[in-house]
Amino acid sequence: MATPAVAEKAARMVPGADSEQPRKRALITGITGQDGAYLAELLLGKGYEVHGIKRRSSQLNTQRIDRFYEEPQFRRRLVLHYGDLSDSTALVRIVQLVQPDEIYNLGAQSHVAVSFESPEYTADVDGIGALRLLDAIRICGLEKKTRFYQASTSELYGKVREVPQKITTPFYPRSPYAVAKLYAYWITVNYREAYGIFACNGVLFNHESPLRGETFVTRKITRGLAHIKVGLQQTLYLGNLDAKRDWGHARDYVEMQWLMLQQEEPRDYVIATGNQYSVKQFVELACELLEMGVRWEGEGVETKGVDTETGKVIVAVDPRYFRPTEVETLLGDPTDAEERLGWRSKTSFKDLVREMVEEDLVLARRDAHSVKGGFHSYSAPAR
Ligand code: NDP
Ligand code: GDR
Repeated sequence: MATPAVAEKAARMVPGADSEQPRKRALITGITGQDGAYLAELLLGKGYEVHGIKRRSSQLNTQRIDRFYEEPQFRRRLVLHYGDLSDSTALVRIVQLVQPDEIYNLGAQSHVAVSFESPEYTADVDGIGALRLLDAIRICGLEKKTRFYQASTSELYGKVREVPQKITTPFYPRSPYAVAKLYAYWITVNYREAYGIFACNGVLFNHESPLRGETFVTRKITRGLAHIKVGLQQTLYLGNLDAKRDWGHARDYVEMQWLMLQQEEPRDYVIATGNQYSVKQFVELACELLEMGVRWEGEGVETKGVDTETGKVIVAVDPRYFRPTEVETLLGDPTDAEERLGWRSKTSFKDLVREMVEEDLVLARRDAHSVKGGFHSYSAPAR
């Protein structure tokens, strides 16, 4: 009979691969979020054993990853642990237990507007959380083994001082979220330099998908307009329609997160498409794909998007969605990632919006069907 060590080694072999090549183990914080779901799928597809940290909640919060349990070849290799980025004892316990080859720190209070309402919590989870994980690597003596990816953000550039933004562009964070992420960025650099940990920052510009949280502007738009299309909602209320972002697809961006940890040397990279659109332009394209026409009337807070066919107001501004300090414009320069890693954002803006609109239309039709059947009533999200 095999000894436990031999049995464990056998269980970690990648089938069909060189028999000396053991399965890699990854630990993902934020596995239940948008990026966590896409990254888990990518790594499971590559043969990894994937461990994820999820938070205890009063309702199910694993919807984005539940489908992996349906796939027999993935099911065995996906393990979830309860934990929280504010709880260092849990993090040390999990890192000690898993002994990961790679850690992807994607967990965060990731909503910029919410960070103005919960600044201390955001600092704790998004800033000190990264430190707790890096220290867990040290406490467990894994500095030479475990590679670390930090989910950094274009929000670091905030009030932009160079266009387009690259890794050398000076930071000017404009929210408690961005300030917390600034700490996480530099503590990642510091642990790389001080302790030789293979630690990298991916400075990712906005990336979206049908799995995007419903309160971020892109998903709020595709979901809201789909609901208007099927008659479940009258008007979509938004904040700053003139904000400009460099929007890519989350599926493309998680590939880059993985690639960064496969290099010989750790480095920080900007990940972006190099193209920029306004919130208004996002609305216009989503309308076009839903075969609805929109005409803008008024200015500033009085701006309204009118349905060209019905004359009804389908988009209006609600100042409650304005932020105390706004990031007006972001545009990334992905040249470094393209040249050094051969990575390129694959999905065009139009294809991204189309995918989101199509999926939200399916969900809206399903909701309309059940509302019509008297199975549930509809209410628009609060934020
Ligand atoms: P999501 O908001 O979709 O996911 C965030 C994840 O973090 C969820 O799994 C959430 O759990 C988890 N989480 C929240 N608080 C804690 C906590 N206290 N302890 C442990 N886990 C926690 O974000 P995205 O997937 O879009 O983003 C992933 C990361 O990348 C985040 O760090 C974000 O700040 C960063 N980022 C995102 C960009 C984007 O455009 N998407 C761009 C640049 C950076 P639960 O499901 O229970 O809420
Ligand atoms: P952002 O994304 O703040 O860039 O952070 P979000 O989609 O929330 O806002 C983008 C821009 O749209 C404007 N906006 C609105 N935003 C929201 N949420 N709701 C509205 O109704 C609305 N109307 C206009 C915002 O003011 C802003 O200018 C995202 C998050 O994923 C972060 O975690 C990540 O770090 C950055 O992207 C890069």
